[in-house]
Amino acid sequence: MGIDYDWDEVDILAGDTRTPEFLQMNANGRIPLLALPDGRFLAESNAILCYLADGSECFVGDAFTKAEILQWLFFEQYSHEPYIATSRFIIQYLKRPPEREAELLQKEAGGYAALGVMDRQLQKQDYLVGNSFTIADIALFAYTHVAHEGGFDLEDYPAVLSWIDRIRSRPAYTSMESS
Ligand SMILES: N[C@@H](CCC(=O)N[C@@H](CS)C(=O)NCC(=O)O)C(=O)O
Repeated sequence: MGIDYDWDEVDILAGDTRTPEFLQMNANGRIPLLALPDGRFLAESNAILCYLADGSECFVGDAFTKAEILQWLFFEQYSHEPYIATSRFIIQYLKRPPEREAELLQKEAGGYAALGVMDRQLQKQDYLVGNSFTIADIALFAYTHVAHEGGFDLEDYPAVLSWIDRIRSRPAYTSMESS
């Protein structure tokens, strides 16, 4: 969006999001959290995307198109993030403790189901909604492009792999990969 911002690191493993000070900013004790210059705060990654992209070409269209974008944001939260992002958290951040192996196994089917849904949509079009790049792509790119860090192999999802390359080659792309 070309908006200037400062980035504050927050150590969730040290409990930084559960301090009284942080809970004042987000009662749900989680990041990401957007702090606005006027003192307001906004939590939930996809709400933040809607706010920052409002009126831009990444979140524009008639009521149906905007609802289609929201459809993918809700899909990300309910059908993708609970499997792929959480597996990555257990593996990358918690260093795969043996007592969570069963949980990782349980998350496998759900994660691959979500990748299948995305692949079928991306076989039909270059981006998730209406063939142009929107915040639906940003929301789902986030954990999909690092899905391998959560133990998910993208080899059987060629349309997802091409979409990842397409997004990486966009002029405004900035890498956030941890490895
Ligand atoms: N639905 C939220 C999920 C946020 C979330 O789970 N954040 C994790 C890190 S990725 C967190 O802050 N955990 C710290 C904690 O629960 O104390 C979103 O998409 O923003």
